[in-house]
Amino acid sequence: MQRLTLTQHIRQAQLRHPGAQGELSSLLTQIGVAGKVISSKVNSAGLIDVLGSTGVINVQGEVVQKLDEVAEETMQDIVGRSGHVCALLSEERKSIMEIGEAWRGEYIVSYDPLDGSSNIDANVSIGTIFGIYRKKSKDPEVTRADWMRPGHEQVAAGYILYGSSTVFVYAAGDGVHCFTLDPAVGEYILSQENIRLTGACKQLSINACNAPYWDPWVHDWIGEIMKRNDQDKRRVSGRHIGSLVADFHRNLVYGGVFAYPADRRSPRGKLRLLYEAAPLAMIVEEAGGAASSGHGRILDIVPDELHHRTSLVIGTKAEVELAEKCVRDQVKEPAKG
Ligand code: P6P
Repeated sequence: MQRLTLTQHIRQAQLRHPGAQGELSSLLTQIGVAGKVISSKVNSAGLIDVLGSTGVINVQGEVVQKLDEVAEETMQDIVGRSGHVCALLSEERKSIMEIGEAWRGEYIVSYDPLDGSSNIDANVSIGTIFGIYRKKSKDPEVTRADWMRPGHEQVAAGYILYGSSTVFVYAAGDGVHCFTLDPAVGEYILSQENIRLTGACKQLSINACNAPYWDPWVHDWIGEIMKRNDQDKRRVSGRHIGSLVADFHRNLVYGGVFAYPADRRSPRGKLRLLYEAAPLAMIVEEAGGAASSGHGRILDIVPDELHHRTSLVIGTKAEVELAEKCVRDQVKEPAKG
């Protein structure tokens, strides 16, 4: 494997698309720059005054951490001024942010600036998740037709995970690729090319403390997976960090499945479609895995609002399909009592 930089790898991919003008390549590179800035702040969080909360409650009803604000401002400053974006859709903002004429471009970026931020003070891995759409309407304004779209219309998606090292993972139609940031030179270097999630499911990632709120199918699904563990061998182990992007990346690398099903506390699901589920669904499908609400493909869901929430099962294809079967069986034979 060539030790390409992120920019070199993106450019190589661009050359495989003769019509490409390099705009998407440049946008992906700029998102990488934003990741470097956020990484530097996350990795020095204990040393500079960015730990803890701001005391502000965001549109999600969640307490905004200081690093959430730093990540949001960084995405606005760098990606918003990349010259390739006409609108930003952020977990942290109530509505879309239209980009002024001076910096305006043809893409829309939906993002969670810092997913898992409730874990920051405990030094748990957190990350930035993004999805990229090409503007659809000919209307000079950004209309709902430009962003209320199914995830299969994304042209690229990815995340930057701030963990023991900072990694940049993206998919743009040519496979899933991972780059590790070399902090000494400030460059992302290709570390895993064409990641595939086609092997056995070795890890199950779910917040088991939500069990009292689950629909019966979730218990059936977990039961079916746990049956694989017997006296001879433990084939599946539990791993759950409580930071979606970190749980997802571990499952992508080792082979696993993550679920945050809709439940009686979160009837539509907790996780957001546009900047959590849909970008990760594009990545997982390009790696050979699957992502479902339990009722259907995540990438086919059309959001009905900016912060549309969804039930999510994502990872190895067989386990996602098993979840869909358990949902169908529950519909056919509702639980007694
Ligand atoms: P719970 C983090 O706030 C997040 O959005 C995801 O990263 C994570 O998977 C989930 O919420 C954890 O939610 O209800 O298990 O604490």
